[in-house]
Amino acid sequence: MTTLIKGGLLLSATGESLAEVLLDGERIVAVLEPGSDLAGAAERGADRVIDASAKYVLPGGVDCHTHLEMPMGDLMTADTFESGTRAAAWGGTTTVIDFATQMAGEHVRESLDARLAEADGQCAIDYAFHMVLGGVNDQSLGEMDKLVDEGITSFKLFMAYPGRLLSDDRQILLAMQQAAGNGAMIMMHAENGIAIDLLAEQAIARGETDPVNHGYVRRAELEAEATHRAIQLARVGAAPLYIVHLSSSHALEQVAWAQNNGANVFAETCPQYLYLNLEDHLGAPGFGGAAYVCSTPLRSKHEHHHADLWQGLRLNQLSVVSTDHCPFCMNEGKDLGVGDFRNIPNGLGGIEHRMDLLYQGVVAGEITLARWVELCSTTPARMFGLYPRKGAIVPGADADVVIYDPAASSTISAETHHMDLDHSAYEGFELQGGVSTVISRGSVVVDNGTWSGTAGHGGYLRRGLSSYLR
Ligand code: DUC
Ligand code: ZN
Ligand code: ZN
Repeated sequence: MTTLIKGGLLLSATGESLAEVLLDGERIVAVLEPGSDLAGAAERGADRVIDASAKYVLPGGVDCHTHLEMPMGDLMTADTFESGTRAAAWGGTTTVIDFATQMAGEHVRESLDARLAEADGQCAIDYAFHMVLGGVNDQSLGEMDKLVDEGITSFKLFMAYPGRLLSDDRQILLAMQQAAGNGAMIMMHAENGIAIDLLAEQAIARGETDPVNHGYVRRAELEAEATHRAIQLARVGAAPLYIVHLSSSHALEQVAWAQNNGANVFAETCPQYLYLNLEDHLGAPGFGGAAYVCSTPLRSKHEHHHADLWQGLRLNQLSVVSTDHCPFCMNEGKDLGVGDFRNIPNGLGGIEHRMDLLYQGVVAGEITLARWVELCSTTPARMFGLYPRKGAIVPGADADVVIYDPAASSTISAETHHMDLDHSAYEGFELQGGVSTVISRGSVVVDNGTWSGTAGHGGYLRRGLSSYLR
């Protein structure tokens, strides 16, 4: 089956053109300049023609940081592989990279195999995994090399959560040395968890139990300190480093400093750190702020975090926008932390709205159309070894295509979103622009408000090494 997408403005990470796109089955087979003989011939011969006039045509989004169907204590994140990938597709994301987690004492291989089995046959769009190493030891270090050969080419470590996931500096350096040898990317949750836990204990002892205290104790200085330490350890270990969910000006300054000094250091931020803040959201009256508890936390509106992060996106100090989609319902989820903010499960849901929320940055003049595509699709694909199969509209790539209508508008609401979540962190946000058609490996999954995707269409992706290795 061949499909011609014509009439739209084709966007890429480097610019825009009026070219047409020809799909054959699951692949893109040609990008045709307007008016060429070939374009006409393609239209006459195509089985299906999609008219994208007055719309943008762009590569499907790649969300490289999600937590679907993830256990946390006795809870599970609210979206399953099925509901989460469906919601992602509704918002123009056609690939997710989620996590498999090895807890201390567990075997990496067994943790990964269990995770692969959970996702198998469930996803509506293509998916891959990073591996969390919660227990760096001789065995897990040895497994790293094998996993890289099998397409798991990035490993997340934690400098937070002592006694659960935290790796100490020795373990971090060991993993980085291993990555230097096998080409893997080290992803870091950079917060000084030992200092944070002390501040949290002291806050509770003073009776400061509300959700907003989550933001007060997870201080930006402690994100910056851990970011700096991770950078220096990566330089010593000679491994590439990717800082996840960067939220503060303070940590951004460390990343910029490292990059200016030639270090192979990258960072992502997430929409919540560009649009939400500590006082209005985490500090919402009553227990309402619990909806906004995530780590790293939302930052104060009285500082310059939002403006600095937007600038970081323009300057490529921040090279990716992911969601860190980690949804917990208020009911039988976040409410575990009534009376003690430390027990509120950490995480925000946003997998559906990443492309739309970042597009508001285009509307506001913060970023260009090309940068929007680069941040949401092309760079995450390159960063994590999926390019050019994902992240670009080029011959040979998977036919993951989004047709986006800049004239559409909508208002985000839990009443209408497709995530399996009883609230929305972005309730009432007015959006300009919106997805009209989404194609996942040649199959139309969303078209003008109608869902035609299926669980199980999404396939598992083995990844190569990062394109950004030096
Ligand atoms: N880190 C994440 O990446 N997601 C959820 C919670 C956390 O600490
Ligand atoms: Zn994290
Ligand atoms: Zn996360």
